Amino acid sequence: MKQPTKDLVKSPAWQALKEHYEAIKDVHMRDMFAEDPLRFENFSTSVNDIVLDYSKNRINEETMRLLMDLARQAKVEEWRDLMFSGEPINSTEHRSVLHTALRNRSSKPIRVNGRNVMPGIKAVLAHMRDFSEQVRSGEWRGYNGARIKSIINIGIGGSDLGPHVVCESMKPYSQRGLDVYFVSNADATHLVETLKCVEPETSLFVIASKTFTTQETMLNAFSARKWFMDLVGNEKAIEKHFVAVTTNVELATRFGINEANTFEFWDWVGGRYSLWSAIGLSIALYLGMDHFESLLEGAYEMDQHFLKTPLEENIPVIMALLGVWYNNFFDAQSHAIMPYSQYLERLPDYLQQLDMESNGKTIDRNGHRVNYLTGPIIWGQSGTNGQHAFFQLLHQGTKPVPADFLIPALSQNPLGLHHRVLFSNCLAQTKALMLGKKYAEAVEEMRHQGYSQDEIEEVIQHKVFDGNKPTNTIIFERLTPKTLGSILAMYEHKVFVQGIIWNINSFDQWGVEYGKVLAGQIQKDLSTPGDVENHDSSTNGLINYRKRVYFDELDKNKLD
Ligand code: G6Q
Repeated sequence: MKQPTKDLVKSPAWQALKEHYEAIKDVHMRDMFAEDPLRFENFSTSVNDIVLDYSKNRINEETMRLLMDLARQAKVEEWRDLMFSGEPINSTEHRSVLHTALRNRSSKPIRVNGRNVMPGIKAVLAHMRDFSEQVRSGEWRGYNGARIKSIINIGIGGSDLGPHVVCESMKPYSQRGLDVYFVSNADATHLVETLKCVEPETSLFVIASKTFTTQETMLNAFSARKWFMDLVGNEKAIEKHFVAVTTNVELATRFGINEANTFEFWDWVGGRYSLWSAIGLSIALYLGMDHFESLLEGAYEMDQHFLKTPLEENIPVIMALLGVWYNNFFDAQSHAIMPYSQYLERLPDYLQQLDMESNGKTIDRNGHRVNYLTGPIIWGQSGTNGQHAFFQLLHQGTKPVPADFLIPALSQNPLGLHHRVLFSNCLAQTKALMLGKKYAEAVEEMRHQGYSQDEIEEVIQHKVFDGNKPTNTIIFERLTPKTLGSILAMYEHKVFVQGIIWNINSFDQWGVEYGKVLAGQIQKDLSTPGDVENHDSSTNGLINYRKRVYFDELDKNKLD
């Protein structure tokens, strides 16, 4: 399905928003709050225990109505239904986009090319349950009869970030005594430092790669295998300590992994959307399959909310439209993610890939270069740490940075005053960003503190805050596997809706593929003697410098 309008910026819904922007751009949120005592009630919505308060945004009812018109003009609901029903909406790779099928808890069949994919999904889930229970119960033993104590996930990008954020966030649900490590970087340091913490006889390596060809993952997998063989010296032992998660069973078998210990998934699962598939095996091992299924349940509930709730109350739709509002009408270049939860420390990293790899595109679905901004730069850090680092720029910098603040109402670690302090800081920041501080207020404050008129005049301009900085607050009862599943799915759908509005394919990643190919070529050039001349002068210069200075070492360590 092509977009109904050829030129998005000239479309009626876009033009109406542009006009509306001119009318609202100088209105301050503090006045909006003063005029409407029910602003929180009017601009907040919920699903289960997750509440989205979007009242601290530069919007009024008219803004939301016009944004909804934009969503309808882009046919968001129709595209959503196409995705859920297995249509090949990933047009450049001719693939369905069915991460939602992986968490389909209903008995509804979902078809790809006429074939119901649900039996295959259920079979893999059963396999994951069986295997993870064996490992966790101690029934699965290493080659010398020792119990598994360390899970090492070797993968990168989508085969790392999803399981990693979930394992970190769900620590309170883990079984202590079974540790999980994530190795992704081609830098040997990542693997070497991890291997210093584990013993071969109690380690289980999960080689997670959709393609089983990704350079970094294969490099780490082969180096881990060599480490294991050097210490154990028994080829047969490998099958007890290495399992694979991949769509490429043949290559996994060639690596030496028993087919029975290979967990399958499918090409209609995008890498960055794959934590719900067997790529979640490390999650199941670390947290147990029941918790993994709760995560799926939470995501399914968000899917149902996204599918069935009118756009006006639909959390991912609202978040997506607010993002478009700032990205395209206020020219905001970035969007910040501030989880006020130490467990969610890795959420910004995960969302960076989800959003930037999905919507960092310049060519639209019709093959034309866009003439509007697409995906924002996603960044952030957990609160309260960020407050002591980059929040200064949010409060008084020159760049608009809309932000999401996420916070649980109840802590997993209710220790003394900690959670109250955390919670009050979160609210204080969104309040300060919204309100700002007027000149007169700053003067009054300084007078109250006993400063003289001269002292006040000297610094007063620095103590004024414009405010009017937009934030969403996402509050949920407690960070459980189910809630986390819902939050991650919420962001997936937000990114989807934005991709539809910007008329881009959120499900390919040609930039990633390009980098993979070039790295392969340069690696070859590094391992042959003599200068190279086949690149640009910068790349030639750097390759030749590296070879002249260190060729012996490179040669010695080169891959077979
Ligand atoms: C995700 C991307 C990318 C991918 C990695 C790992 O959507 O495609 O991050 O997940 O490059 O790929 P493999 O799983 O094939 O090793």
